[in-house]
Amino acid sequence: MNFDKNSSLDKILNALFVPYKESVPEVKKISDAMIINGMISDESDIINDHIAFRTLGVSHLGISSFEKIFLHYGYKRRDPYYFAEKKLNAFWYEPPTEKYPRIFISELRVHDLSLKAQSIISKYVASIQQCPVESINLDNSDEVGAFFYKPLWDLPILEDYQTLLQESEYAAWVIYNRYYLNHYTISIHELPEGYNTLEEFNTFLESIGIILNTSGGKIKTSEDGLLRQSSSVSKMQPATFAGGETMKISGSYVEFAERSVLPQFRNLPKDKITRAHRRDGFESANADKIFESTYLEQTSMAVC
Ligand code: OOG
Ligand code: NI
Repeated sequence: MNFDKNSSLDKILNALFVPYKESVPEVKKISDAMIINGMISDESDIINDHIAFRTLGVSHLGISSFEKIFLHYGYKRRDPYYFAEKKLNAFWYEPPTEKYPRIFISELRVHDLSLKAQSIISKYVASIQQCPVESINLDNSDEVGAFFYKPLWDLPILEDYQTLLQESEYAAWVIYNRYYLNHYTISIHELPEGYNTLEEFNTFLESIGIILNTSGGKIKTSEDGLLRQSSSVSKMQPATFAGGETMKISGSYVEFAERSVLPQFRNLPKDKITRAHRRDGFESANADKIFESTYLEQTSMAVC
């Protein structure tokens, strides 16, 4: 990977983060409180474990379209995940170097939805007749950065949003939010002692008023016990629909991940431990619950 590609990737990640931070108030609230509590001296000290995106599994969109952006920047596609009940597929992507976050990309299995939901989705995406990623110059980081927030289809009308919401909360989220960054993830194991376990960090989060996703318990633990994850629930924020109607809908959220050192590296001195020595990848059962951070059953608990 040459230097230019790396600096372009930095710019792209920054272009994703700036609007995300603006629309998710928890991001600044958490980093400010981390600074006050001496965990970090600056927001840039936070190690971002991974970022996540959602997309629609239809022609010219979906994982096979969206992933092209990150494959271009040296990411490698890794394990697949399948969520039967939520009708989703996903992959995770390994970054070109340890400096960059992993990426989790999921897609809705649109063809498994009811004909009614499929016809609503196709009404919005029918005009997309070629892969939109192919029409951007992937070497131009400004163009790529702008792509994530560029409308690829018309804003939905409220009635369509509500119909989708009843059948698939994920579908409703994507039809409104498109490729907005779904979450970034604070690496808990990188924090100073006293905060570097999820139990301790969650206590801190709740002390500053962050509401955690309780689906499957506040801490979701992988089968091997080495990947533990928590997440905030997304705030319900007013959204304007195509007919001018407004309604509060869920946006993005923040995740927290604790990756333990793999058994074969347990006796390494602490200062020798890098990302390569810790549990990598994701866990289906954890992810299944984390998706619900934007689902009404969780988000309604955050309405004050
Ligand atoms: C992604 C949920 C899964 C993880 O780390 O397993 C996930 C989403 O809500 O789109 O982030
Ligand atoms: Ni995640």
